[in-house]
Amino acid sequence: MFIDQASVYVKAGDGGNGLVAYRREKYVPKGGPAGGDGGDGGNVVFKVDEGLNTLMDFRYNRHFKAKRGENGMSQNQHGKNAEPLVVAVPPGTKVIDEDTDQVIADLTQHEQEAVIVKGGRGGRGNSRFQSPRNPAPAFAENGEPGQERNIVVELNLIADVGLVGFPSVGKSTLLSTVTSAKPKIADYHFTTLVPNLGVVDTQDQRSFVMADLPGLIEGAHQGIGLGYQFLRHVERTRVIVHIIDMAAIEGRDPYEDYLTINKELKEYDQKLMSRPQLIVANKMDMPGADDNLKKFKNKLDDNVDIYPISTITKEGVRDLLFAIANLLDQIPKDVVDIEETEHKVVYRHEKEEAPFTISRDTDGAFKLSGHEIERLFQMTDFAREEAAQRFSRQLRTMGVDKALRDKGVKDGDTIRLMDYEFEFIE
Ligand SMILES: Nc1nc2c(ncn2[C@@H]2O[C@H](COP(=O)(O)OP(=O)(O)OP(=O)(O)O)[C@@H](O)[C@H]2O)c(=O)[nH]1
Ligand SMILES: [Mg+2]
Repeated sequence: MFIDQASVYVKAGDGGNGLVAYRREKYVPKGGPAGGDGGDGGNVVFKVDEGLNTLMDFRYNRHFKAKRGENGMSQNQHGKNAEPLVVAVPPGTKVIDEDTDQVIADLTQHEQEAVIVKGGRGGRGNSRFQSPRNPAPAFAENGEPGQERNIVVELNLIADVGLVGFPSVGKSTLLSTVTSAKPKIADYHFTTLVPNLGVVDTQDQRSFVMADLPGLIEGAHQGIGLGYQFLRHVERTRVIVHIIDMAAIEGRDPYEDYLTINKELKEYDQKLMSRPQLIVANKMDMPGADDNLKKFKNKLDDNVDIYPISTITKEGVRDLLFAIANLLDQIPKDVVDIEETEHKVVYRHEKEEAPFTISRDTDGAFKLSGHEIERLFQMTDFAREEAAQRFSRQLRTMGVDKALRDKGVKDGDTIRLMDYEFEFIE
């Protein structure tokens, strides 16, 4: 089963909670604070494994959650940070934020890593809040919640060579004769339903990856047939090998085939036109193929090399492989990727958000929202009076009280924040 797209939910680990504790020493009746900090929550990390070529692991598992950090301990001991959750992905994996459509990461190189969501920071223990004014604080911070997001994971196979052409022209047969891949071969259309990859080793010790793609037909770029959803796998191939049934077994004109497929590639993405292309005239063992090839050459005015072969008799195959390897030698390995992402994991700068916003609910309650204020709220342990007091001081410092007054809040009005409600008190 080949999977090249999946919607996935990822959640990084929450930070561990800070602890409220005090030193217990002999003869010291009231020791100072000794509650340790919580450990950081684990990140969710995607890491490239060259050995993979499908997003298979996402088929049944669409939730990835990293562990939370350990809570702080007594004697100022720091809770352990959680290990990152590392998910192996094939090279060519792109990660897109489902809500914003932003590309979070584009992973192409073996062992390349990207943090998809960051773990929360551990909450600080009560020791950290000690001050001359408050020598024995009776509160600690909760851990920061880990980031979570819905993402789309997309695979763009990374192959050096992509085989394109009409159905039944012999793409899979070629792959099966030059690599150890065992694609299904048959004389009906759309035998190949998903891309197959194989590694070609030429007789002079060169090697490249070849992708056999489902057949294209007219209108493929508009979604007709199967080809469209796989055309993006051509985007990253360095060389396009265009296979044509020169024996015209199905009665089509080989030259028309050539034009039609190129038109589909162009409609899909103009950039594909500048990708080096070789023409393979296949099925040359069949009667009529020689004549057709002559006619084809007469009509062709593009400056493209033609390689006549038969995948059945293997004639011409060896020379074809040399030609492909020679062409690949002239094209730098990363030329295709550089256009897109310069090989790097891209972390777009996250939008600067206001620390809080105020809106009115239908029942007249004032609603506070925003990343920063919600984070503060979640890191506050309201079971402790001092923590709650600290929270209201923080709101005042942020300007929340003033902003609420500007909006007309009065004593006793309801304020909402996440799932909680409280009363505004002058
Ligand atoms: N005579 C002859 N037949 C060939 C040659 N290459 C392939 N065929 C036959 O053509 C038919 C189609 O071959 P496939 O390799 O499945 O074609 P494909 O291009 O992969 O087709 P789709 O997967 O449907 O797009 C099969 O019956 C092959 O045996 C060749 O060089 N000569
Ligand atoms: Mg096939």
